[in-house]
Amino acid sequence: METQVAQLREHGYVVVPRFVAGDRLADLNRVARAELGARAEPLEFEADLRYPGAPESRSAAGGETVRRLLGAYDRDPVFARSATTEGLHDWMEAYFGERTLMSRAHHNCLMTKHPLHGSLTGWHRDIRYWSFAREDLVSVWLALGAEEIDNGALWFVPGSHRMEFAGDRFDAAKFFRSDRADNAAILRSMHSPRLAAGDAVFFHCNTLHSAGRNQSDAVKFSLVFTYHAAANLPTPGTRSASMPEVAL
Ligand SMILES: O=C(O)CCC(=O)C(=O)O
Repeated sequence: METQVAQLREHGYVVVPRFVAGDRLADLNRVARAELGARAEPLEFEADLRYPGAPESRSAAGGETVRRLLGAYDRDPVFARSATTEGLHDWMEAYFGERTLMSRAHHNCLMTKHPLHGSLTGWHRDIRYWSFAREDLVSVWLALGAEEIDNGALWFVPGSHRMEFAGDRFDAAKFFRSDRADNAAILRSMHSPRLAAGDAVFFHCNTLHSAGRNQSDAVKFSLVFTYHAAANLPTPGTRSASMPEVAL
């Protein structure tokens, strides 16, 4: 665990192999498929974000393609348990050095990437989703099936969580502008770790990452939760402070 924590600090992400296995992984896959089949709200649709490859609107072909099943923690005890395991508790305390909370305000979702109508996600830092006293949050992305370049796996820029960028390196939606030569030079070191079913990638909220489209013939399922130190408070009045957090 210490080596993984050191890798996260150094590179901004680390793969934790076999984070979940056996019956627990089978249960997660069963619940994930049932949740997608039931299409219970709250849902986020590809058409809502309109990233490259997404349908133009909810009424266009594929317009009802789900991107995120939100509120994963409260959807099913199987999801809740996987967000708050003893292993995660110990890991996060080793990283943060204190009591850890899980934010319900972003991620906290089952992400699906569909072969048809699933979009690609441009380079960004997840801190754009939150407002906290310190930019120090860690997300855990659990692959319920294999994730590789061809089915839309994540790409990361090693060490980018520690880089400082002026605001104009990002566009209005806070995507890192790959049309700029200085940004393109940074992106040259990008890497896409292959994940087997049950592997997780832990990554810092300032790590630049992106993901491609799913060119396989199967939906990709990933469960994503985000953690922060209890003393690192969400800014009052923001979305980050709008939902009760979960103690690990
Ligand atoms: O699977 C993807 O398209 C990437 C998702 C992502 O990076 C995010 O939601 O922050």
